[in-house]
Amino acid sequence: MPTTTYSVPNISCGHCVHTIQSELIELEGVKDVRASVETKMVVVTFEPPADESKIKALLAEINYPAE
Ligand SMILES: [Cu+2]
Repeated sequence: MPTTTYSVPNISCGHCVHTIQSELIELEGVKDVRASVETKMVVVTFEPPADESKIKALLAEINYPAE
């Protein structure tokens, strides 16, 4: 199953981590989401119908755009 790491500079606190994880896990096909304040990275494990463009679009939509 693909795992992709995204750099998300807007992550600034635990609330950001919670928002990102709870929103992304709702995307159909997303199996696991790990966001980190320390690294400002989001690691997403997914299968179809989720794909990289849908994940990036959702991150942008919730104001945590990936670089
Ligand atoms: Cu925050």
